Order: sequence, then C-alpha cells, then structure tokens
Amino acid sequence: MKILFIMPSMDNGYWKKLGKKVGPRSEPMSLVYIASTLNHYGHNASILDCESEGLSLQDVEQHLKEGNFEMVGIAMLTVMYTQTLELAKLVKRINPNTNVVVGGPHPSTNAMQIIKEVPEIDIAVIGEAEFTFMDLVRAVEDKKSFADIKGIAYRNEKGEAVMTPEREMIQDLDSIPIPDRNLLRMHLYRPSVSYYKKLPAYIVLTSRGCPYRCTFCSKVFEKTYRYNSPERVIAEMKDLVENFGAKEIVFRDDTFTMKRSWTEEVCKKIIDEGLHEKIRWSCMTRVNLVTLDLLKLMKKAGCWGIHFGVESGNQRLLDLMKKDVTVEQIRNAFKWTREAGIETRAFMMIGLPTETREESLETIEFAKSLDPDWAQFTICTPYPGTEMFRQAIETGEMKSTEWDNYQTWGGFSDHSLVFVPQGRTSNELKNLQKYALRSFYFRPKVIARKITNIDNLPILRKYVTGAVALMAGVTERAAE
Ligand code: B12
Ligand code: SF4
Repeated sequence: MKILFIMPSMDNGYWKKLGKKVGPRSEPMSLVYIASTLNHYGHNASILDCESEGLSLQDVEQHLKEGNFEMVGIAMLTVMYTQTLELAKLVKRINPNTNVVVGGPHPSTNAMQIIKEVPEIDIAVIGEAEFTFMDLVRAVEDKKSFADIKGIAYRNEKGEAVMTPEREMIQDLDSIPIPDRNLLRMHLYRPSVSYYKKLPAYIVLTSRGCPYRCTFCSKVFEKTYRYNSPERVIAEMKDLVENFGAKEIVFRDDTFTMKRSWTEEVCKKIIDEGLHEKIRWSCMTRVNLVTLDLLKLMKKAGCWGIHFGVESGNQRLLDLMKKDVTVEQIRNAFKWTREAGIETRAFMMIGLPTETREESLETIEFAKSLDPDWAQFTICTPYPGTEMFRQAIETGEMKSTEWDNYQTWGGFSDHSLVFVPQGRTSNELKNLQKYALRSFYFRPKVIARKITNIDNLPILRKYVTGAVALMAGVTERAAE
C-alpha cells in the first residue's frame, strides 16, 4: 500500500524568532521508524518533512495530488495541533477516502478528544506505532473494521468515537528494523547549537520508556524501560558513518546511562570496533546515573558532551516534581563529568508550580555555580497527560488549552504563558527566561571559554549566530 507520513512545520512562536537561527532541523525519527517497518514488510511508505524541507501547504497539496496515497499519517506534538489539523483537512479535501491517522505525544494522551472533535482525522494511535500501523494497513487492505486493533481511538461505523484496549509495549526493540535514513534527505539535518561539534551529526535512539516519575514528563505513561542490544547500536552507528558520512552521533535517549552494564558494553564495543577513532558522540541522562568510572569509559569511547536534566537548584522543588535527585547528586555529576574531560550541559526550568521569584533566581544562580559549558532555561509547561497538568487544572493555574502555545520558549513568543503559578505573572516569567539566558551567557568567563574552545570555523560561526540571536531576543530587562 502507498502511505505518506508528514511531519508538520514547526514554524510558530519561538522557532520563527530564535529557533530558525540556532534551533534544530531534527530528523523525524518517529516517522522513520514506522515507515521503515512498513517498507520492511513490503509496503510503500515515504516521508514529507515540512519543517526541514521548508514545505508550504501548497507544496504538500501538490505532493498529495501526484502521490495518490491510500493512507496518510501525520505526527503530532502538542504545539503542532493547528498545523496537524490543517494538513488533515487538506488530505480530506483532495481525497475524502484517504485514511488520516495521527500519532505521537499529543494523540497518545488525547486520542478520544481528537476523534470526537476533528472529523478530518479518522484514527489516533496511542503510544508506539510500528506494529499498530501494520495492523491498520492490513485492516484497510482487507476492508475490515478497526475494532480488533489495540492501541487506537477511531470513529466506528455508527460515527461514534471509540477507544480499543491498550496495546502492550514492544518488548524486543531489535525486532524493529534499523531506521532507513534513505527515507530522508539527510543533508538537511543538523541538531541545535549545543548538541554538536562537527557536522554531519545525526540522531540515534537506543532505548524507550522510563521508570522514573517526574511530574512534568509527558512520557511517564511509557514506564517499562527497553533497549536495543549493543550489537544493534553498533550496527546503526556504522550505518550512519559508512553510508551517511556522520562525524558525530547524538544519542537522544532520555537516559542513556539508565542501565550501567549496558552503557559499559556499548562503550567497550565502540572501542573494540575502532568507532571512537571515526566519530564522537554526546548523550542525555540523569545526574544520579553516572559515576566517575563510567564517565571515564564514556570519554574513552568518544563521548564529548552530556546534557543533564537538572531542572531546579531548589531541593523543595526537586522533591515536589518527583525528580528523585538531590542537589548534592547534581553537583557531583557535574564535577565528575568535568573531571572525566566531558563537556556538561544543564537543562533548567523556571516557573515551576509553587515556585517563588526568589526560587527562580536561586535556580539561575545555581546553574551558574554548576558552571556547565551550556545551560538551557525553559519555562515550565505542563503537558496534557502529566501529573503536573492534572494538578494545574485543579488549581486553576492552567491559563489556556490553546495547544499551539504549549512552548517551553514562551519568553520569546507573542502570547501569554499557558501556565502561570499562583502569585506570579506571565510577563514576569517571560522576562526571567530572557534574563536567565543573558546573565548566564554574557559573563566574561563563559565568553572566554567559548573563544578558547573553538576548534574549527563552523563552530565559530554557530557561536556568533547564537550570540547574535540571543542578543536580539534578550534586550528586555528581567523586570517584573
Ligand atoms: C528528538 C526530540 C525533539 C526534536 C525533534 C522532534 C521531532 N520533530 O520529532 C526537537 C529538538 C526538534 C524537539 C522539539 C520539541 N520538543 Co521534543 N523531543 C524529542 C525526543 C527527545 C525524542 C523524540 C523521538 O524521536 N522519539 C523516538 C520515537 C521512536 O518515539 P516517539 O516520538 O514517541 O514516536 C513513537 C510514537 O509516539 C508514535 N508516533 C510518533 N509520531 C507518530 C506519527 C504517526 C502518524 C503515528 C501513527 C504514530 C506516531 O510512534 C512512534 C514509534 O513507535 C522526545 C522525548 C522522547 N523520549 O520521545 C521529546 C518530546 C517529543 N519533545 C517534546 C517537546 C515538548 C518539544 C518542544 C515542544 C519543546 C519546546 N521547545 O517548546 C519542541 C517542539 C518544537 C515545535 N515547535 O514543534 C515533548 C512532547 C510533549 C507533547 N505532548 O507534545 C517530548 C515527548 C519530551 C517530553 N518527555 O515531554 N524535540
Ligand atoms: S523527565 Fe526523564 S527521568 Fe523524568 S520521567 Fe521523563 S524521561 Fe524519565
């Protein structure tokens, strides 16, 4: 069957102002996984990435008319709500018989609402979709009902929205084929500034699920942690090096060091295969899941940088968001990582529930005291499906369900924040985000480090572009 997957454009708010310059053009790996699986089993699936290919609705219209697709799948993050709807309407206008399927983080927590409210969307997939989509294709081919397909919401023959039983998570991740990057025009992609040293730098995902319970995380419903075998990780890395010229790999797993023995084995295999001499890599993880020994091994295997989810410098707030780490663990992780010779990056959040202005400022100062090579300050944005969202609805602190505005870079947007803790204001927090960035980056120490750390021209160019974009965005004062 001929199937098209579409990644909507991210052309809204922050991305227009700052994201276009320093933000990512990121491989839509979710779609690559699903399309590769379908093709592996003999179907004809392709991908249109509106964001990275710079496609307008008119371009998509042309493509749809020429392609005559029987099914169209559209990826949906919460912030992409309106754009997904526009695309679904377009597909139906061109051919009302095309089955429109949505999936991704937003439908996974709002499937029924979407099916009830959006007539142009036929099916919403909940959770992982590689095998769910295979079942859907088979049902369409055999003209069967979707009633027996687990893990979806759809409109039945009577026009009612129904949800089928939950689908079990894919236990053996190696059973999913290695994502076929030939489905993308790989030269278009690059991570955002803090994620690479040398291009091409491409994304690899080696695991799914997380047993932790952070109240802000919209992946908490995927509790069971699963991972690819180290052999499979090496095979995928080799594919990127040999067939796509990768100079770097960005492991975008939520927690790359979740299982210590696995991480050690991957590192040892990278060294045994000599891959550490061909590429470098970076990853993301939690501060409580690193040790100095492990970090030294990671460095030896080519790891140059680690992004840590720090979130706050205040223990009360860390506990409240169920982060399950201590301030001491945070300090140790940064100390050890630097000691191992790996660059550090800190993800920070401001405007958490119950956070006071003093505590926001404390977090900004804490980030500076950790002295990471980069820090990101985003505004706390409770996403649907999270514990934080449910609580904020109860307390009346959720100011909007305009899904398009659910951006963690709200400080650079024209709209008010969707979530404002009691006693704070949207403007105060927006200004604080800009203040945090300015006060972190425009310190002589940081500027000096960036200048001495530049090892090639593209890096210099990216720092200058980033600084200019930041300056343009942070001219306002951190006034209330
Ligand atoms: C890489 C990444 C990015 C990349 C690329 C995003 C992209 N276009 O794919 C970049 C850096 C651009 C990015 C940006 C943002 N991201 Co992001 N990102 C991720 C990350 C770390 C990995 C995504 C991934 O590839 N996963 C691997 C694939 C295999 O898993 P998956 O995406 O869940 O896909 C499976 C299912 O969901 C489903 N599925 C997914 N898409 C589709 C489509 C169809 C048609 C079907 C049927 C099924 C389906 O099937 C897939 C295969 O099983 C996730 C965290 C995570 N662990 O997933 C966050 C995550 C997706 N991001 C998130 C957020 C909040 C953002 C931002 C909004 C942050 C911001 N700046 O404000 C921006 C959005 C930008 C914008 N304006 O739209 C949230 C989404 C929450 C939500 N409800 O929308 C996540 C879940 C993080 C989190 N834990 O909260 N992100
Ligand atoms: S934020 Fe990270 S550690 Fe916390 S639940 Fe989500 S994936 Fe797990």
